[in-house]
Amino acid sequence: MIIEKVHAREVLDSRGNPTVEAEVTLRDSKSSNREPVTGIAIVPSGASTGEKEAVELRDGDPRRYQGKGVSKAVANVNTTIAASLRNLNILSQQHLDEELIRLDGTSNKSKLGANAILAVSMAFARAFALAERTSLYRTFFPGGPLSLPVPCMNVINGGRHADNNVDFQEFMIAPHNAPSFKEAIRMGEETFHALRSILKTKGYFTGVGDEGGFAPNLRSNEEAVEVILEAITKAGYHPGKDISLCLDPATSEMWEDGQYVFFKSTKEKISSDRLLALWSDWVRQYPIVLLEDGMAENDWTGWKSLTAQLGGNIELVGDDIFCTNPAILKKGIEERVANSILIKLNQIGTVSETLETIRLAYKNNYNCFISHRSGETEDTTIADLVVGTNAGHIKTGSGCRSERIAKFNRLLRIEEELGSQAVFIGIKAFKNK
Ligand code: 2PG
Ligand code: MG
Repeated sequence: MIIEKVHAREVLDSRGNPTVEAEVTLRDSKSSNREPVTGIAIVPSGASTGEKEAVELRDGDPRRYQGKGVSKAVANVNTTIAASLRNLNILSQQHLDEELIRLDGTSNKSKLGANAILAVSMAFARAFALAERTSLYRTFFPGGPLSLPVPCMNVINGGRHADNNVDFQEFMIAPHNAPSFKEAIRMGEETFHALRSILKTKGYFTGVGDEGGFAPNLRSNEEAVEVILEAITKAGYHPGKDISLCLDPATSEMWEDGQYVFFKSTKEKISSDRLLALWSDWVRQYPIVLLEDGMAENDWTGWKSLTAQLGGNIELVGDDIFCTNPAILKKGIEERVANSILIKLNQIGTVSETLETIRLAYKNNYNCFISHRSGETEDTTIADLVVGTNAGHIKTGSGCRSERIAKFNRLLRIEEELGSQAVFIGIKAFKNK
């Protein structure tokens, strides 16, 4: 495959901040009568980012987009990357990504920017699938098992994703007792709408946060769980049997001087041990199947205790602590931290390194939870990624906002395309279930 052209531009994400879109055009090296193909991809952007994430290059020029412009990253694609890749014969995704990593030359992609590099890496993946005349989801682990995911829908937003008084960032519903993805989405949406009417009746605000979940001021963090359970029942489902709960409290955001601070509600500070006791209570009391970032990225001791205590019951996902980085995941595996890893392409910065992390997780019996970022776009790569890696569950927002729904709609199309071969494993997607 010969790279004919690489081009990037500055476009916008769901928060109205600039991000990088790239196009990669490929020409068949063997047959000159085949038309060139072009893949397009856009990178997302996080708000509650892990410290060890690959570097997202922002201009820092206060005269444009309050410093958040990405014109330098775009220029890096249009000059250095485009010039070096043009006319290269690229044999595979890995080959392309190795070239990008070599061009950057840093360990955290800070020279060219992970946003510049990932946009090209993802656009290449799309162009490659087009050239191979196959669907993107079939290109990640060719010939491997495929499945449709349980959509873990973030119906109440708090933490850094909403201007309310809820400390924990994400309260998700997982509609798993369904025969198909299509039916799971219906169950999730019905619950989402039931939740809206419950909040309205209680006199709560029904505007939504960054990921499309409701963002009311509540009496406590517990109340978020309680209104969701009420909504599941109101929608005609049984909590725990049909729909369970997943949480991402994003506790790295609460971590301050060795303690956890309830920074939006009571301002109370608690120790790692007390936070662990809280999670144990919640898991006993509520139908929780997955807890992401139950401890902070710099609290490895807390993470080890959490894993020792709850790792045999529920799925414990490491997001900030691992940053989709195979080297850090390896350390986590050795130290018995978590039993699952959150997968975000832009934390590591190329498609092949993301796949390497997923392979390492599977080899060590860890689950992979595929994820969007809080700043998203119409790009649907993660929908293909979750199917193609057989990861079984995805989080890509709530029941509204088109940058979230775009992924669900792509999954509905994939399920239809797979027809009788479509597999939905439901609750088995979760560790220990
Ligand atoms: C998270 C993500 C996505 P952000 O913490 O898991 O939900 O948030 O993209 O802001 O890091
Ligand atoms: Mg997270």
